[in-house]
Amino acid sequence: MVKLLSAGAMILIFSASVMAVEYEDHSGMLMDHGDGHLMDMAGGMVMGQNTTTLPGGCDSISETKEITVHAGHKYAEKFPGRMYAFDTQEFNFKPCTKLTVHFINEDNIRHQWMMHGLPKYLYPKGMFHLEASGPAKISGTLILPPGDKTYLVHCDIAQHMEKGMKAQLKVGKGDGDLPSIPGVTAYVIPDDYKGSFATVMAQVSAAAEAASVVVAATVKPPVVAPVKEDSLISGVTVIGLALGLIAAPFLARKFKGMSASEVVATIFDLVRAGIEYAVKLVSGLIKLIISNKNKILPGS
Ligand SMILES: [Cu+2]
Repeated sequence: MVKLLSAGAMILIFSASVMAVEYEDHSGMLMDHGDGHLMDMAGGMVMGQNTTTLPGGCDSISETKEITVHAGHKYAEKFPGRMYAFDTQEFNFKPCTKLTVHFINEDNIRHQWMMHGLPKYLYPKGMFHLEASGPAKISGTLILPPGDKTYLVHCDIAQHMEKGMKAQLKVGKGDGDLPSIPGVTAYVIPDDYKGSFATVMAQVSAAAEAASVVVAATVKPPVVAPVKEDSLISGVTVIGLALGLIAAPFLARKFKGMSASEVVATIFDLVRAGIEYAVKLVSGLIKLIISNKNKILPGS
């Protein structure tokens, strides 16, 4: 009975720890690096923090506002085809508002609340930016500029905005709407659900066939082309060119984003690997010949 009870208690304790999502509160953990840039060791970041300096054109702070924004996968569920979202897609404030944003990331990945288009003399790169890795709460304050303007707010992690984590913040009346704000404005590239599975698969296989024809066409000519021995372009050159042509797309992908020295290093690495392979092949061949000789010798 005691065993049963203790087992029950253990299950309760473990299930509770699995069920409860712990939110790390970054207030008080952040280190001030100056220029409104705050960071901590747990992946929390605030950029463009400004609690005191009035933007040009503001005589005083018009209002002091505080908002809480949640971010996560579950907020995208109501937007078909989207993956991530904020719980609010549109914000509206008076010019010269002192705004504190409490940003709560509810996913086990990194999200940001990043505002663009702010005056660069006051906000580095024109940005105000809150960021948290994993479930966490992080807060920051800025003073909004004067005038009617619509600001982009998004998560800048690759593809998170395209997948729905996008909003707009209107100061005053704003100056129009931004595209592809989930539930607010039309998508620039609307999702296409017209094709059935069969038609889509037919298109895919047709595209694959076309691609294989292209590949065959690029490989064929050097093999078929008659080559004169005495011409400047020798057979070896043609084979080299053909190999280069075939390898070019692969190499281009490999070298993308590399510096010149990295490209040279990679080429040397490839050549070295090639020589190693050739040496192995030749030594294998020699071994084979020797072993054959050994077999023949005793008999002869
Ligand atoms: Cu994100």
